[in-house]
Amino acid sequence: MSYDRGVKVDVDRSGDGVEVVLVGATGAQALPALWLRERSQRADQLDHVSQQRLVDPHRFHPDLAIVDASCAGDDLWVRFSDGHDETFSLSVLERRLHLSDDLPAVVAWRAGAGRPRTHHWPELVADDTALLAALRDFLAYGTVVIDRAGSEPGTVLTVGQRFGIVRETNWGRLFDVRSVPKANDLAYTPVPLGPHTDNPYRDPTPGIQLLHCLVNETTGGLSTLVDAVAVCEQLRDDDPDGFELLADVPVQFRFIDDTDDLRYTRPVIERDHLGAVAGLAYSPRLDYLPLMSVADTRVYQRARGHLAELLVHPDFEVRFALQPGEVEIFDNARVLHGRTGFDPQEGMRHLQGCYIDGDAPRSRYRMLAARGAH
Ligand SMILES: O=C(O)CCC(=O)C(=O)O
Repeated sequence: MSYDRGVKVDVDRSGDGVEVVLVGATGAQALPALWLRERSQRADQLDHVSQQRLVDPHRFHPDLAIVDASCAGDDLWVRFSDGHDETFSLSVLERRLHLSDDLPAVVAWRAGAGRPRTHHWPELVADDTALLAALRDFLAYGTVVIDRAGSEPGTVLTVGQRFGIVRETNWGRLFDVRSVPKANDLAYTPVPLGPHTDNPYRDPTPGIQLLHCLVNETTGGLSTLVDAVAVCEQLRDDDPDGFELLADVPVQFRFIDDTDDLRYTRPVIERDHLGAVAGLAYSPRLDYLPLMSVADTRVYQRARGHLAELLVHPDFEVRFALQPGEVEIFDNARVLHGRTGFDPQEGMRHLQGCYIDGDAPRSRYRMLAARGAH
């Protein structure tokens, strides 16, 4: 019996029991009875409103077996050894085979791509189709710029709420990025800031950062962005052993001032469940070498030195002047940000920033895409 995407389902009675077998391009795979049983769609097993289970599959017997099965069209009928029987839809089951996140594919980029794609705030406010387009670019490239947002203080929160849910931290709901005396963070001075992850010492680390330019009267203070996915792919090619150490060995990031002592311990390179690079926890202002053998320390140092070079290399790092009325939005793990230094004597430079969690824009994208807002 064949169904969606050409996978074939056979009922195999040749062994001791009955097996339901998937036959795909890459070979045959028996569907374990437990796998199938917990995917029951029957109304006494699954609440159809919440899509949450009414039974506890962790308590099914480990030896649960299929005692009988048959296939017809899109239907797979199965009787299990615990007495449960059910007709499954093969096309519904097929969708459960892949752990798809239903998001746009990640597109790694280099400096040649230029400034992030730009979307217009008045359109995003009024129109879900425009928001969907901005979310699609954000999820593919890890960054977008929103222009025509005006220079009203606090706007960054309104933009943040359109994309997700604003996260309050010890910096407040929003923070002012401008040069002040006795700053407790280098961001609040005029010095250049190399590419970094914001708040890698926080658990969870902010998923997404927004920076809204209210005024920049200086010739410096250019914004910098770099795609950690592209950089880490290069690092893996150049130095596979170093890459593995950076991805495996945890380091501790720490922030301490008069009121807070925040710490988070994890590797510098973050991988997703498929082993692909998801991002970096990177801030040379804050981390310390983990204790390893002398040999591994050398390999680690060579790799983080090379990573540092790549992150500021003109092939990878894009630089641009964020204009008043523009908001840069970036995935705080995937796209590292920084700025060039500036001279406060030339005039004022004032940005406002906030954080939003990473999951809400992904959810918003899926909902809008499913609604066909495009
Ligand atoms: O001043 C800027 O453009 C960036 C500031 C910054 O890196 C930060 O607030 O995290």
